[in-house]
Parts: sequence; structure tokens; C-alpha cells
Amino acid sequence: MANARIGIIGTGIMGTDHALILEAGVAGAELAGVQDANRDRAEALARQTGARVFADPQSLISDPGIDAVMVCSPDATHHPLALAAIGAGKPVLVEKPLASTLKEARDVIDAEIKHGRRLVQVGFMRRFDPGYRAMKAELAGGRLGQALFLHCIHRNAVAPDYVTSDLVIASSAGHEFDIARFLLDDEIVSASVTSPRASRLAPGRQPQFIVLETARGVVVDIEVFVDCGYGYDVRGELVCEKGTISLNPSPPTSLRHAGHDGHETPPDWRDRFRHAYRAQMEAWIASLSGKPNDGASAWDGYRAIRVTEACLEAWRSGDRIAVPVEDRPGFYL
Ligand code: ISE
Repeated sequence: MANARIGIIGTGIMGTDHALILEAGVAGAELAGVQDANRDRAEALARQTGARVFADPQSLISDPGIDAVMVCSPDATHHPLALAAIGAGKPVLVEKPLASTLKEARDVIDAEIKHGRRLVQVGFMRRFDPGYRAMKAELAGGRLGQALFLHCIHRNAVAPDYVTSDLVIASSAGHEFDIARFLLDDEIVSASVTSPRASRLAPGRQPQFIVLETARGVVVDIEVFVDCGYGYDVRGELVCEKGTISLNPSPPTSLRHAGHDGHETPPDWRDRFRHAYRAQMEAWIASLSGKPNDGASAWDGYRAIRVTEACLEAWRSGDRIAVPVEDRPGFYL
């Protein structure tokens, strides 16, 4: 069977990373096109990869030489471009978040259901991380008993100035909302958020401490601190009735040298989750020829935004906010 010809919209950090994964070789796929609002940036990536450069997103989406699309452009474009891909009947992997509002996310779901075939996957790549998958399998195996707590830490070394406290919830904590639902196979039903004072090194935004409750009675706590300075650090510990299971840091080695004993902390998520990004790509490409895939659906993207909106309300009001749980449409079962 011919390779699926992939077009990437947005050639910034994530678009480039995905392009280089494809370039390094993914069975069944080839990078065929790139597009970016900054044409020079798209052209630079095209020179490196041999992909065609498209003038605008719609011409890439509708081109007969493109079979499937990755949307890696700024967050506000995710919703219209996901709708455009559905309109063209082409599979689309949309970087998270699926949309900027709940209403927009609902539009994507409605359009996909109307189209009648699943086309959208959301780039919650942690679902493909070997550590999280092992945690999920261990919980399902039953030896630890039922889950009680999920403790999560999400730290970035540094965030750009445009990242507001709200965006910390939407963009960074969104990963935790999705991974909690995925690991626990449960829905989040309430959210509370509190913050310490802002770091003097990043006075413009506050770290967050989020507490979620799930329908089956698990408590999930999340520290999100995107200015920790020392590196990218994601941790998780699932506490169950008869034991716990934690993520290990990703480096395969640790180093003792010059009074230091430990392991390197990666600068950002691309390195920490490199296996997850590749595995996500492989699973998505395999799904284009019909292989089942447990990547995040548009429904999962919608639920993450539901929780985001509750967290934003909880943060502003100081109240514990209920997260409405709707029935999952049969289309997404
Ligand atoms: C970034 O946008 C990502 O998606 C990373 O995975 C996340 O860990 C980071 O906090 C975000 O800023």
C-alpha cells in the first residue's frame, strides 16, 4: 500500500518536531507538505525534508496530494483547521488543545459525527509514554487494588512571556486532565484551584495547585509550575489500596561527577516525551489504514476543555466547581 502523504500546518516547535520524526522514517507515511504563516520558516523545513510548501492551510488541506493533516499552528487555529480537515474528509491529528472554548470543541464533535467517520485525534501524546502505559496496565492488572490518589507534578524550566496564569491551566495542566482520565478510566467531576504567591522570577503568572475528584472517588492533585528554572520535570504517582506506582524520570543513565549524583533533567517536553511522540505518530499512521488506536479522540479533547473551564472558574472564584459529566456519544465508544 502507498505511503500516507502527510501535510503539516504550523512549522514551529511542534510542527518541526513531528516533521523530523516523519523524516527519520515512520512505516506507512511520508512528509509531503508543510505550511506556516511565516513562509520562510516553512521553506527552511521544506529544504531540510523535501516537502512541498503550501501558501495557506486550506490549500494544503484540500490538495489531492495530501492524505492526512497535522495541525500544529497556534491554539486559536486548531478549531477552524480541524473543521476544515473534517470538511475535506481527511484524518487530522490536532495538537492540544482541540479548541479554545467548549463551544468550539463541541462544533468539532458535531462536525465529526455528522461526517460519520472518526477523523480527529488530539495530540495528548502522554497516552503513548511507556511509563504512563505501564501505570495504566498495572492498575488494570488489579494487584494494587483500587486507585485512591493520583499525584502529578508538571514543571517547565521557563515559559514565554505570553503564557498567562489561565494558559498554564489550559495548555500545561490540560495534559494532566487527559492523562488522569486515561489512566483511571474515569471522569472528573469537580475542580478546586489555589495558587501560592508568584515566583519573583516570573511575577506575571502564578503557579497552580489543582485538586480534582473523579466520579469513582479518586482524588487527583496537580502542581503546575512553568517557571521552575532547573528543567522540564513531569512526575506522577498513583496511590492504590495495596501499593503505589510512580513514573521514573526518563534518562536511562545517571551520573556521578564533581560533587553531583543524579540524572540530567531535559530542557523541555520534546526530549522527555520523545518516545511518546514517536509512538503517537506510529499509532496515528497505523490508524489511517484501520488499525485501532487509543489516542485521544475529539471527545477526549472536549472533556479536557470541560475540566479546563471548571478550573478557570474555580481559580477565579476560589470555589469548588462541579464539572458536568455528559454521556459519551455512541460514536466515541
Ligand atoms: C507545552 O505546550 C506542552 O504541550 C508540553 O507538553 C507541556 O508539558 C508544557 O507545559 C506546555 O507548555
